[in-house]
Amino acid sequence: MSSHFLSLSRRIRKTHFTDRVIENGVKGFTVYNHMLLPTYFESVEDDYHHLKREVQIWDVSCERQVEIEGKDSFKLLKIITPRNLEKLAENKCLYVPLVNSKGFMINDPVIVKISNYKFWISIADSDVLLWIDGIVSSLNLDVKVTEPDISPLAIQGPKSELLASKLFGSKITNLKLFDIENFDFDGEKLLIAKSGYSKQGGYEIYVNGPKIAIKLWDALFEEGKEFNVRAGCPNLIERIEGGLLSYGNDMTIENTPYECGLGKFLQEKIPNQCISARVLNSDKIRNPKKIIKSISINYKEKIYCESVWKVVDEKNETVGQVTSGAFSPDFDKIVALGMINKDCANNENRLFTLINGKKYLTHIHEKPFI
Ligand code: THG
Repeated sequence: MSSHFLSLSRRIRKTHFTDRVIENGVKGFTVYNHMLLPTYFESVEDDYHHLKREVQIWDVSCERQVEIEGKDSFKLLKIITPRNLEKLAENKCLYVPLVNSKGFMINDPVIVKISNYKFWISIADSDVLLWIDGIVSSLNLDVKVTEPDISPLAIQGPKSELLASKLFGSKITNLKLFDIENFDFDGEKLLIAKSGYSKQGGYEIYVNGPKIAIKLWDALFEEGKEFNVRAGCPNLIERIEGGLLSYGNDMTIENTPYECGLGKFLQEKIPNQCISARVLNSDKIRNPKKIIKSISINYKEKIYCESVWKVVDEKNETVGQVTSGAFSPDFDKIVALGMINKDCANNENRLFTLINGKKYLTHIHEKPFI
């Protein structure tokens, strides 16, 4: 992974955990929602093996919460997302696409229901608060929009249940995917969800404030010693294998949710109150010409896709692009995500990816690599 030093300033926000992350040997950062996000510790590959076997603590404070509170909060949610929100019960989170009036992706957050009149929108990397604030003021909705001091800290990996139940009690193992509940820690209440940006299982703790942040970090490392706990972060290889999309990389504001393969999350007929309804209900947009797929490339050396790689057919015609890719030690080839023309996405054609001027045989997969 190539790296250059980031010049820090107020625009690039540190988190309540950044000092601890540095003490634990972070070797790279990226910027996400104007905030530091670690990218690797030992190496991307070493972190990957460790994540798949043990347990890691991730500073994902950059998953900022856009808090909406007020009488019209739920009404607002139904305006900004075409997903059915029935499943968003109390003590539940939900993964939803946010789509603008032209039918394009604004973000793909997790929504947390705090109460009937208060929700957190746990955002990916785009300025959702500004967009929502515009909608609220133009529609004159009774909603207050803020970014509270909440810093998600993730426990991820197959031993996350062991560590979490040691610290928060065995009741935490009853949580199902996307359940969220309060747990006691050090005389305070902590909101903890069964969720996270990996397929290895785990939890996300919504940490409120700097004091509890450090106490919690230290307790997790103390109690986690016997489980070989390490500081980690979303792992490029593991999240590609799991098919977890990255906004800004695999999709942008130029893509529709159908192109992103998120059509399965949308309602059969999107109700008119949703600002994207008119466009998203049209047949044209429901049958996109291209779609995001899991991809493998016969390439056997360590490499990361740092911009985009072109995908071509036998006639050298461009049929798509790889937007995330990395050599996977477990699959012994490059695992990737990319947008491919639908008529080529069935793998009947021989496809190639262009990497540093050379062509490598490429396969399209129906499912992620897990
Ligand atoms: N957790 C929280 N906030 C987040 C993320 C997170 N905000 C930013 C970013 N990650 C948002 N993106 C995603 C992408 C995928 C998932 C969650 C957040 C995810 N997807 C599952 C999947 O695709 O298999 C499940 C989707 C479903 O079945 O509903 O978990 O990680 N707090």
